[in-house]
This record gives sequence, C-alpha cells and structure tokens, in this order.
Amino acid sequence: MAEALMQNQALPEATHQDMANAIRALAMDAVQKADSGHPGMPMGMADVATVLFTRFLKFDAAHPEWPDRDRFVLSAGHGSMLLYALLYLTGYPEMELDELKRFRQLGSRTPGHPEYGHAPGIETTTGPLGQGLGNAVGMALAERLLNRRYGDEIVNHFTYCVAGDGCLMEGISHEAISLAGHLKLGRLIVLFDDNQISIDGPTSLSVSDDQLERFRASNWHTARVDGHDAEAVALAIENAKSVSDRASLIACRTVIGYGAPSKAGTAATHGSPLGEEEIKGARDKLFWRHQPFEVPKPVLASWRAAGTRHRAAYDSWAQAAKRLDASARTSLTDPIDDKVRAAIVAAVTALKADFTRENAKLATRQSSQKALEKLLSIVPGLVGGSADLTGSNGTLAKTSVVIKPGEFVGNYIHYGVREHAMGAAMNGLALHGIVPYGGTFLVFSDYCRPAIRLSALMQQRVIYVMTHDSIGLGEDGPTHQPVEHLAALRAIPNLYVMRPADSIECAECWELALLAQHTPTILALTRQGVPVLRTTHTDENLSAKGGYLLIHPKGRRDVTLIGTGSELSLAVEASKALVGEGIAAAVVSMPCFELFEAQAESYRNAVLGSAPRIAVEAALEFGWERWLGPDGAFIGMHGFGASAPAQDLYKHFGITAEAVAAKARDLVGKTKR
Ligand SMILES: Cc1ncc(C[n+]2csc(CCOP(=O)(O)OP(=O)(O)O)c2C)c(N)n1
Repeated sequence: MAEALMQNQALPEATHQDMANAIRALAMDAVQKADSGHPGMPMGMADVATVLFTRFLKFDAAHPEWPDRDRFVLSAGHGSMLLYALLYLTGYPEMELDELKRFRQLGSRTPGHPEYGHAPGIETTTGPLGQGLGNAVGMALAERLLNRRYGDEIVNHFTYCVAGDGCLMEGISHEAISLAGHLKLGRLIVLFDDNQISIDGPTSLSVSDDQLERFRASNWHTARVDGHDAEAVALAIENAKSVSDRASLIACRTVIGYGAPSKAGTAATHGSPLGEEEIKGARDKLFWRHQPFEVPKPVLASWRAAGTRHRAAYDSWAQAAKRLDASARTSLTDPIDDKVRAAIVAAVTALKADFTRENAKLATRQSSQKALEKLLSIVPGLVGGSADLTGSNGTLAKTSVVIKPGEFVGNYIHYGVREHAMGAAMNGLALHGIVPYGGTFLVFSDYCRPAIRLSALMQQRVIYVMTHDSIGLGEDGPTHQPVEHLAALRAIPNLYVMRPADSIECAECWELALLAQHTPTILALTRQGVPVLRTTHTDENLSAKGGYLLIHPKGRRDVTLIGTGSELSLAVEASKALVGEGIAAAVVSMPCFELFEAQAESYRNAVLGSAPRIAVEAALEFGWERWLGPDGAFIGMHGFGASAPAQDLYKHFGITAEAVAAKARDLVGKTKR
C-alpha cells in the first residue's frame, strides 16, 4: 500500500460515499473492538467531515504544527473516532492503523476522548461538552490577533468546530456564542451535528430551542443543510467562508449511526458498540464489503491525497516564514522565548526593588496591575481581559488596548459576564500561541472551573487573575467571599494556586506564572491593602520554592507560623509578640503549595522545622493537614463569611495576630510540658 502511494501510481479516485464510509467503518470497528465508545456521531457526521477535510480544511498532514493551518475542533469529543479516523486516513504522523485498533486502551494515542498532546492533529482536549466550542472562539480570536501582527501571508486561516446537541445545550455555549457574535469572529465556522438525539433519547425530551434563531439573535450567520448531501454541505461552507463579519453556524441535519440497519437514528448508536450483527448489516447497507479495519487502496489513496493537497500552500508559507526574524517566528507559536524570559526576570527584579524602596501598603491586585504595566510591553503575546470586573481585578494597564468587535488591534478583551467562556476561550488562545490572562473574583472560579481543569489537563499557560480572595473583601458578604475555593483549586493537579502576601511576592508570582510553560496559574489577590513584608531586596525569586522562611530565629525554634497572602502579616505580627516573650517563632511564607510540594524533602523539612506549626489563612482548613502535621493548629475560617467591614470580620472570625500568638503559647506550653 505505502509503496503504491510513494510511487504515486494512479489509482482510481474514490467516491465521496466510499471516503465517508471509510470513516463509518473505522468508527464501528474500533468501538466494537474496544467494546466501548461512541459510533453514532462519527457515522452521522462522516459526510460533513469528508466534505470539510477533502475540500476545505487547510492542513498538511505531514506538517501538523503548521501555524497557519485551519483549526479543527471536535467539541463533541465523545465522537473521538471521527477525529482519529480522519487523522489516520489523511496520513498524520503517529496515527497508524494499530492506534485505531488500540482505541481507548492504556498508552494508545486514541484515548476515549481526544486529548491534546496525545497525537499530532489533536488541537484541544474535548469531552466535557461545550468546552471545545469555547476553545474554538479563543482560537478564532487568536487567529485574528496574530493576523493583525503578522499579516495575511503568515496568518490567515479558519477555525472549524463540530458541536452536537449536547454542546449547544450546555450553558457555556450561550456565553461562547454570545462572545463570538459580539466580537464578529468571521473566521469561525461551527458545524452543528443536528441529529436530534442525545443519550436519553430524542432531544425533544429536554429541549425545544430554535438553535438557528438563537445563533441569529447573537449576530451569527446561519444555514441549515442536509448533512448527508455533500454538495449542500459544501455550498454552505463556501457561503460561510464568504461571510467575513459574522461567525457562522451550519446546522447539518444528520442521522446518528447512519448506515446501521436497525439502530440508525436512535440513541442506541450514541455510546455503545453496535454489535457484530448490526455491523454486518451496516456493511451491507453501505455497500462496504471489506474486513474490519480494512480500507481499500483507492479509498486510502484518495484520503492521503487530501492530506497532502495543501503541500504547495505549506511550502510557500514556509518560504514567507523564513523571511521573519527568528524571534518573530518563534513568537508565532510561543511568545516567551529565552530572550523574553530574561527580560521578564529583569523587569520583575527591578520592580521588586521599586516595591521594596517605596514600601507602600498596596492590595496585591494593585501590585499585580503595576506588574502588568511593566510586563505587557515585554511579552508581545500577552493578552488580558476580565469578566466584567476590569477595575476590580486590575487587569487593564495603561498600555492595554481594548479589542473591539471586528477590529483586532489590541491586547485586552472585555469578556463580559461570561467567566466560563472566558476560561475556555483562554484555553483556545493559549493553544494558539497567545499568553492569556483573565480576571474575575476568586469566588467565581467556580463559574469557570471546568475550563481551569482543562487548562491544567492540557498543560496550558493560562493565567487566572482572581481577586477579592477572602473575607477581606468585606461588605459584599458571604456570597462573594471565597472560603473553600483555595482548597478546591489546590485539589486540581498541575495548577499553581498562588496567593502572594505582598507586592514583592506578587511580582514574583507573575514571573513564575509567565515562565510556567506547561502549567496554568491562579493568582489569588487581595482587595485590601497589605504591608510590604519583604523589607530587604533580593534578586532571587523566593516564591519560586513555593514556601520559604521569612523570619528565622537564630538558635532554637519553638514554633513555626505559616501564612499565605493577607494573613502572612498576622503571622509576622504574632511572631514579634512571641519573640518579645522569649518564644522563638519562625515565620514561613507559603505562596504556592504546589511549588513547595515539588521541593526536595530536605528543603521542606528545613523550612517547616520540627517545632509545632500553626497556619493562618482566611479560608477553610481543608488541605492544610499535610503541612501542619499531627501537632499543628489552624487559624482560619470554619464556614461561610459574613457582611461587614473587613477588619470587623477578621476580629469576628478570630483571624488575628493575637489569636495566632495565643495558639502558639498554647502549643509551646503543651510541648514543653
Ligand atoms: C459537560 C458534560 N456533561 C455530560 C456529558 C456526558 N455526555 C456525553 S455525550 C452526551 C450527549 C450528547 O448528545 P449529542 O451532543 O446530541 O451527541 P450525539 O448523541 O449526537 O452523539 C452526554 C450527556 C459530557 N460529556 N459532558
């Protein structure tokens, strides 16, 4: 086979029907072999996908990293076999037939749902419905932003997204559609698998929205086609491409499980193997008389030809890219190269020196804004925004330029009150080579948690600027006061949850967030002013170890006080009082659990010491056990907050320097007895 292809022998061109049936057969066979998976969606969308990949999608299977490729996002991630079949058929590297045979098996490139990084050609991780749609909005935005910077020769492509009923039922779809409509993302084309079936049965069980009207109301171009009529699909895509000032929705009416003799059109094909009998019947019905996993030569050759049809476009792009200077070229896919890294470190070091000299009481959200003022000009791909809390989050800098609908000059997005779409769009931006940061209140991290989780799973550098990080926000009351959020976020793997204690740590945390290429960061920042606690300047980024000794009594240590964020100053105050009484109290600042956890045990032991430990954090204790040990104590919240000025609340909930000192006396007394 490969030989025939290599020698470029003329093979009869396969029909559209054969090519689409190849997808259907591979999906049926792989799901059957794995004894789990979702054959219905790939079988239903095979025609649409064939039209897209053979006539429209700009890609070159041999160069999956081509920055100017069209993006294909399978938001309906349960239909992963559609994507895997396409990658195999078009000849992407690493997607051998064997991988399809190992669908859903440990270590394969074909996990249950598409996972970014598992195989070239998988643009994003999908499966949690609606997320892909949000990612696609971010990607389409990134394309326009980069187009403004690089011009048509270097960046000029479309983003296609396949979404199902489930994606459109999810709340995130509303936010994403609304944002894309507002921004006039004309390069975004959503292909809706309008099969009117979900898991429970017909969608009429639970939804009666007119999806086209819904999209139209959000300023989208819409069309409806028979998703099994290849020409109609092609015409609709052609039209959508020509609409430049609006995103497009093409509702493709399809039959789920198309070709399955008794199960097509029913929920039975959604998420279970069809069974040997039904598959045999489908092979007959589709006139597909080939063995499982067998794709006849002419069909595979036609697919492989589709995989190379943009080779000339790729080559001329590569020539044009050669004319870019080296840093512009790397910055197209990763704006933080060695030079930029060095500039970030230098800027942060200088800023720390300024903060130390000025010794001003600032909220960390304010110091964060000051850090941004310096960093935005250094990192060309840094693009910020906020979910309608710009002033509160301090995300807009003097040098920020707001991106307007249809005008993609700028580096700041008013995401509106759409935290979830903001998170998903930031994932899309990051996947497309932008370094996104976006703000909201920490308490509303819940509103975008699924996207945060995917930033972490996909190892994307997304920076969440989450202010008003405790009861310190005062009068807004318990609805706005995060108490469980730090713990809940710390529970997500590969996520840095940073709670800087003062302006100096805040600058350090920005540096860490920007340099963390494979890890997203939450910057949990205060609303209220906090004093500068690091009074002597050091070039070293002390926050990089996650926790460090801020006050280290000489000689013996009677107690260790550990604080984060605004409560570190309480620990410092308490230690001063204790030292005056002859109790040697060390103070540890712990801005980031995850980084501290990553240090050598010897370092951690040296920092934490063997004396009793007390942690102070205006949040719930959950998760602190690991640092406190059996004799430790926690001063913090034990339930929801309340509405009152911040200082009153700290007193009311007993989160004070006096309480820390009293607890220390108690523990030291106990250990001495
Ligand atoms: C956020 C989220 N909720 C629930 C699920 C479980 N789930 C997977 S597919 C699906 C139904 C989707 O229906 P549809 O998009 O119409 O897909 P089709 O039946 O057409 O394949 C559900 C509920 C999920 N993957 N993500």
